[in-house]
Amino acid sequence: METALSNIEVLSPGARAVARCDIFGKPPYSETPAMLTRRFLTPAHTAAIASLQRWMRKADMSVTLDPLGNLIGRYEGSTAGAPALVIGSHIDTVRDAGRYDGALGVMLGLSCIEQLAAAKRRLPFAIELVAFGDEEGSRFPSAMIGSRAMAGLISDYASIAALEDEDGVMLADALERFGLDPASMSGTARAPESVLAYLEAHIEQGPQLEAEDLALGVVTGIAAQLRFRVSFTGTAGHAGTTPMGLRQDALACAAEAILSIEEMARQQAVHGAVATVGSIEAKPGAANVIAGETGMSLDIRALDGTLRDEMARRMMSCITDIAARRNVGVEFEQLQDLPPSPCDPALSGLLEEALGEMGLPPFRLASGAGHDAAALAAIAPMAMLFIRCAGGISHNPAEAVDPADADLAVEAMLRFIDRLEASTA
Ligand code: HGY
Ligand code: MN
Ligand code: MN
Repeated sequence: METALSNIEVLSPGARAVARCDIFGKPPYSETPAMLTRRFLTPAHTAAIASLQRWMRKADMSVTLDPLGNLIGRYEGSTAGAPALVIGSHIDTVRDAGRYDGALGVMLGLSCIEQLAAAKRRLPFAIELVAFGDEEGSRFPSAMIGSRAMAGLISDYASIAALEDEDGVMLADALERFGLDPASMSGTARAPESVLAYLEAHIEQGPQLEAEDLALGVVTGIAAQLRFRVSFTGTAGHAGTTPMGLRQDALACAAEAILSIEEMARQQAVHGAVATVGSIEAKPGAANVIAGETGMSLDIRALDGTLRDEMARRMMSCITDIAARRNVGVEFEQLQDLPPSPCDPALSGLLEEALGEMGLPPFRLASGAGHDAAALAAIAPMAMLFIRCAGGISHNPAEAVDPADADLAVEAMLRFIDRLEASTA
């Protein structure tokens, strides 16, 4: 695979980042050839780390793998040990993913540091490139484990270690197979004073930049998220002999709940609120058996934390009423609670100035998608740069990025670094 990479050195920095994402779209960087899936602590994650650390070392970075599998490349500043501008994003993916969600931010950061190394330029701060191993939560039922741990936001590592994937593999065992020691997970936390600022470049995963015919946008903040697992318990029964009025159908109950959730979110859409049931499973799952149990995900987001909480309260109350009326039990398990994360105004201002120098308008937009930046905001000022993606499509193999837009992103990031240097003088 490495030989296929050799010719990308001649590409422009942005095109090189896109090409690396394309190469990461197939085995060994994907778990299957049929579709791109690269989950946390899988062999595909190992392969991605192996190539990334080769590229990092070639760009004069020292490389470490932290206790939770985050890969960190450090480009030293003019004085060794200085606090770092951290540029990061995630290299895990959802199932049947696009090639650019997460990976593009890592590859754009790599291109920036390659440019600095080629010019033998050192800054008064270090630059660290971080490839977070778990942002999507696509293997274990918790997301952003790497960045939340780095930001010191995880206190109960025992429950993290005990998380199980769909095959019953515990996270602790997966870490050991990956060559890491579960007992040292808490060592992932960074001293806040070691991080000067955090910058994440990411595809927009929405339609606004394309609608404005803009390549880049400056993120104002990241939406608040709540994620639940909702379990319904009815009674399995014979599909042919159980009268409709005597059923405790856990799947029909979930179906009514899902449509109610959708309607309640539609009513709040004007405030930028959304709610999604993305996965559901019914047991025993047979055509001639009334479902006795169903489990489904519930993802609730809003730019305003209070609205998010009110939406969650109302949805849970409505779902409880539906279940009671159908004589079906219901349980809610909260899996994730991410508060709204505003971007740092001063850092975002530097990004806007960088765009201004390039003759680009400082288009601002909020992020409905979650990002590792939301976690790092707990220990450092953070800013995000959005890159246009075709049709706003994401979490879908049709995800696409124009290399020319990626070139503009590298230029904006390098100009941001110039302005950060000037601001620290
Ligand atoms: O769910 C999200 O917003 C992100 O893609 N993990
Ligand atoms: Mn994603
Ligand atoms: Mn992402």
